[in-house]
Amino acid sequence: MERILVIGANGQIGSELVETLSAQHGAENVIAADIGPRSSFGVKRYEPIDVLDANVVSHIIDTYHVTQVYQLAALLSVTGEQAPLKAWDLNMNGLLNILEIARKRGMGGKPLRVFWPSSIAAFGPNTPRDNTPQMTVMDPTTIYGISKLAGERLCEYYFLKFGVDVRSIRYPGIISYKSPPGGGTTDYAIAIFHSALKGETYRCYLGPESGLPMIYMPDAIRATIELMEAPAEKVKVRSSYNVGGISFTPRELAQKIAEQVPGFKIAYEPDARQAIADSWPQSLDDSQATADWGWQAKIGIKELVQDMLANIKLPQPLSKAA
Ligand code: AKB
Repeated sequence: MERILVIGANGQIGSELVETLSAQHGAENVIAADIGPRSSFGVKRYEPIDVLDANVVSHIIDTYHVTQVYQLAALLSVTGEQAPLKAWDLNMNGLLNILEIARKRGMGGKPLRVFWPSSIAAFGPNTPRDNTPQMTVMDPTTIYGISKLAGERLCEYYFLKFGVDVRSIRYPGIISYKSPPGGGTTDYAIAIFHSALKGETYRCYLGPESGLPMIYMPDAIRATIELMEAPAEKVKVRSSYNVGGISFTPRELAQKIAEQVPGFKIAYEPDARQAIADSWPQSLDDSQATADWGWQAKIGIKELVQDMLANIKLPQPLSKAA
């Protein structure tokens, strides 16, 4: 029986991961944790913890007899640029704390499987942008991307040196409707749907031809759990796997939305986020993930657009008292 701790459970991926893991393993076997009060629904066990406090995290892992940890707490590309030292501290020391706990537990015969998210942000301007290979030039230019590249090296180091069973995915932009994303460059691909449903013109902070790899949340959750459930000998990459979903530009996405929402309009007003997007891949070669643990994306742009438009719940205006 697995006991699973999800750190960063109030975030975009964490909240949906907790839901799926609870359905699979039973809600009593999933411990959601985040720095603030609980915001995810359907959680049976919640612990308000700071991943930077290694003693507290270790205590929670011991108390619940945790066998798997998903360490998702991080600052993303845009918020990271606003607070680079904080981003470095959280993104690196959060991961290091978990890897160290896993190393020590392994020595005591209590192995801990670890999941940690990397990102397309680990690539940079000299990386081949189309069908970006698994192994290639990586020269990230944001503090977020630098922390992801360093984190990938740490994951591989802890696996090779100490045998820590750590697994990771380089996520593309993740599109979802349940919880809002938190400060990324790819967030336009969610905000655009909200504008379309409100009948507003979407003012896009990226130019029309800024292609980026994206993935719809159900595929992202499936990839994450499939990797964590794969037999250890099949997980040949211990830095992080390229995992692709779909790739599109703001112009292509707006066109697909306009097919469903007649009259929808987009205006382009690129800002500082454009330079970040320009340094990232446009599409990923994820054939290594397919070969090693059978990864296949299932959801294409048409289905994604229909599902987003059908499920986004806009905040209702406050009704006036009679
Ligand atoms: C971001 O835009 O910062 C994230 C990411 C691609 O890791 N969504």
